[in-house]
Amino acid sequence: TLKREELMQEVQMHMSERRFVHVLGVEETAIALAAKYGASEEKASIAALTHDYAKERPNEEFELIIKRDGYDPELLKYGNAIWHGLVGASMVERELGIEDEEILQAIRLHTTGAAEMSLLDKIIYVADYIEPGRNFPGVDEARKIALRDLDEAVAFETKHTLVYLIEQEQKIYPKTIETYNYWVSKKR
Ligand code: DGI
Ligand code: FE
Ligand code: FE
Ligand code: FE
Repeated sequence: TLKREELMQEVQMHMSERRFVHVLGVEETAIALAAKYGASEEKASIAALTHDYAKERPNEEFELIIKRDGYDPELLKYGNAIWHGLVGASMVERELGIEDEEILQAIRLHTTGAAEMSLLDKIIYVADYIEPGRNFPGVDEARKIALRDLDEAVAFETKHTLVYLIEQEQKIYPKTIETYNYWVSKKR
């Protein structure tokens, strides 16, 4: 398996400089959250470095894989936003040789979240949202919440992402709604 330096190089070669800076910000944030909440810092680093690995792949490649590998055909109605994590994890596995199922799942869920999420899933989902390069209304509040309660940070992010997507008249992937329904209520 690749060492961190090799992994970084491989990831860097597959994306713009701007996106790579985002990835490094997610890594720094994910390692800090892992230290704070008691997750593996190494897994947090690897998952963060690879979470957007497939983000700049052409739509045609995702469509081919979705058809070839037996993904739900409904996925074809969505786009890169939904594909790059869910389907991108399979590219990370095949091309970078990462076989750790906890890491692959964190990559798969990083955009939509899920009802049940592991500690690592939550860390990557939240780190992606609050890394130092992010700059949108509410990000500072999300950062504060993440320092005191990771579950609350997942809920905050989920709600704000959904509101944003609806304002933009974007199609909502059912998993995103599942995530919202689960995390919106304190009574889970
Ligand atoms: O890849 P990043 O930009 O770092 O962040 P991300 O993977 O969390 O999100 C990518 C985009 O996907 C972001 O603009 C929010 C959007 N998104 C999240 N859930 C849904 C969604 N887009 C659609 N259309 N539907 C969803 O359910
Ligand atoms: Fe992403
Ligand atoms: Fe995200
Ligand atoms: Fe990201």
